Amino acid sequence: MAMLSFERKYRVRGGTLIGGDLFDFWVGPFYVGFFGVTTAFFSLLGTAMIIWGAVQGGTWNIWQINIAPPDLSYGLAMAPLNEGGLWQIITVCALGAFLSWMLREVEICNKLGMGYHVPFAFAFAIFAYATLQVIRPVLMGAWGHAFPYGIYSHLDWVSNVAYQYLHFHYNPWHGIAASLFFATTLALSMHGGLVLSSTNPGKGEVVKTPEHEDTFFRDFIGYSVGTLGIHRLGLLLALTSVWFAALCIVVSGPFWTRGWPEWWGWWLNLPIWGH
Ligand code: 07D
Repeated sequence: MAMLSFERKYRVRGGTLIGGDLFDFWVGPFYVGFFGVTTAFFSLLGTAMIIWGAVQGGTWNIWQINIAPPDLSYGLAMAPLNEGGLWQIITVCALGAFLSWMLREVEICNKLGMGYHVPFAFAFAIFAYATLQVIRPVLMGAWGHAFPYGIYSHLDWVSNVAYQYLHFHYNPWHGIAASLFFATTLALSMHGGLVLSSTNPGKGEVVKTPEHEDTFFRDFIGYSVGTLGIHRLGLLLALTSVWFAALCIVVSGPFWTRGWPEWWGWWLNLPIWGH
């Protein structure tokens, strides 16, 4: 199973966050760990609840299966299982599974002596999910403000929530987030293209080095961020995009209740227009 020269050194005891040696072993290529067990627990329970919710829902059409949060009238209280209670359990399971997965990543980083960049990045995705499903609903006083679990239903939620604020493209943080998401894909595609072009040259040509990659970008845009730098830039773009996405939705409702086009009134109201 070992594929890397350092696996003998890596597959050792220790680096766990909880429980010492308990669960500190591998099953085939997979590290188990305490948080592997909790991930499995929450995922299986959550999936079982989703299937049970689907059974109650009266359709097996994959597009239409829907498990909705409680009605707004329940506020932040617990709801009966078939009136949003299942959604509440599924949400707890989802958060339990995501956080467990992140902590398992931390333990693997410890064993490898690596930095925590991967779990740190995943924390931003979890934060965005928690913003939609917990932070914003709590700030607005009802679980009913969270999105439902269903393919079409969650898309309808996005559309409906957006039109409550007239036009979501005018939400400035949504625009910043979208621009950063696009910038992330641009950077990643150009980086991927550059690496493949230098490691996969034409027939009969030798593989090129990072010197060539730097030179390409110096010729092209006058600057190369470098081989380590491009990965730092990529991570920064990805994390800031998710950060602004979380911001754009948490301000919609708790801090801004009118149409987003109206927000731009501050520009028209600047005292420099002479009227
Ligand atoms: C939330 C995922 C975390 C993942 C985790 C792990 C599973 C599944 C299963 C629980 C953040 C994996 C998960 C295994 C779990 C169970 C059962 C990542 C997350 C933890 N928009 N918009 C965004 C664009 C419009 C609207 C974000 C573009 C319209 C609303 C992003 C356009 C209207 C919301 C974005 C566009 C509108 C958003 C999403 C273009 C509709 C949000 C990415 C080109 C009419 C959401 C935090 C994200 C948001 C969001 C992009 C258009 C409405 C920036 C490019 C004008 C209401 N939009 N949008 O955040 O901010 O990923 O979420 O038009 O709530 Mg938008």
